[in-house]
Amino acid sequence: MVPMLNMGSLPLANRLETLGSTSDKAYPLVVYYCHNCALIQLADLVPRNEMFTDYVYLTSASKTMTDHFNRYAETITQRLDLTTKDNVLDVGSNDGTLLKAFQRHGVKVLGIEPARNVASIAEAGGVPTLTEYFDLKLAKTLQKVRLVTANNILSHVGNLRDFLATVAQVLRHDGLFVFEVPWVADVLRNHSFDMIYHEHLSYFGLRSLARALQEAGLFLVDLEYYPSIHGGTFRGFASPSSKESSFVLREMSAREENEADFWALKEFSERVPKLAQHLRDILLGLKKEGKRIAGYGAPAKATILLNYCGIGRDILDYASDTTPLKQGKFIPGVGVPVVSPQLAQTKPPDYYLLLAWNFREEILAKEKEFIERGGRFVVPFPYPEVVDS
Ligand code: JHZ
Repeated sequence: MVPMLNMGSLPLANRLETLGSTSDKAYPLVVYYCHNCALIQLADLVPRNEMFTDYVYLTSASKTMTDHFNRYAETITQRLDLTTKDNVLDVGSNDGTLLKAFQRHGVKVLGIEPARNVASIAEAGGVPTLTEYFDLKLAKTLQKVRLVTANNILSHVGNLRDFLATVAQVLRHDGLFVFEVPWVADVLRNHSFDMIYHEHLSYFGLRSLARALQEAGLFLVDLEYYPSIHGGTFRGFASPSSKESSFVLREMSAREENEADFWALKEFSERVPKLAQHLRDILLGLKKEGKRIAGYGAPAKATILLNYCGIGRDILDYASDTTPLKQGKFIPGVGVPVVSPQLAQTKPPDYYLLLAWNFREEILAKEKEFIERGGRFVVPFPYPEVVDS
């Protein structure tokens, strides 16, 4: 493994601070490339309980994701012809958004979610949820299922081999493992270095992923691509019995050639510091003109973007976010306060830095009035720019 991009020591992305509980805790963030398996990854691991016991991200916080998971449940139910006799196991089930959608199709569900606070939201919403990590010990207590889902989970897993072996263990022979992960080719192409944080230990391309699955006896057989989900996501379908790969999978694998390799990562790593400086310069220029700037959204990514670029309270008045769990807290390292959109509306800025850039379409449509009144957005990726549409 060779170190490719050293982002310094940065705070944990989702560890929002409360008044009086600020800490300077920061952890090294260095991206490595493995010449053996082509996996882009972190090597400095933060203990998982520090990151996942209490969580602030809720899947249901955006319409885009709720709609996405509603459609997900519908298409998979049809594809596998799931009935009331079938069980779906969702690993990292968060607030139960996906499982609720499966329940509406009459399918039996079980969520596995280590974050206590988030699991209890799912339970309160009628989604049976085990507050556990998914491992071989837990698998022994579970019955085999037709479908295991895990969305935005594989990147977070410290021991990928164990995790995938556990999936294989609970899956029936005719079952399917369906998962979503951000596609590293998109991260590199869009320069979205804020997707790199301690929670994300692996950055998958198709080659590295297929290899990891195969070691567990699972075969990547099909793929769907969602360019507007988390900046570019693929949904993989892995089977314990079939080895036949679909046309789309073969096409996408060919397309990925050169886009997720050592050289692509090298070019990205060289560009990142320059783009960070450019974004900071744009914002400082606006401040010099006397403009008021605030952040739009307080995603995990924002902690990385703001800390890495050196964008603090001298530049951003606040960040507005729809998630009640985040409001009243502060983005770690930079101390930018997170407020509700209602509060933001009482003191709108001249410019919003679009921290939740992956929802550009949804947000710009929602903020039509702000734009019509002369408000503008600074979009950080793929190149920092000021936009009004
Ligand atoms: P969003 C999440 O990262 C968490 P984050 C996780 N670690 C992961 O792996 C990645 O996804 C892939 C808010 N918002 O989805 C809601 C508004 O305020 O980009 C969210 O707090 N107004 C599992 O945290 C945040 O922005 C809006 O209109 O980077 C977006 O977070 C909308 C649309 C969103 O994920």
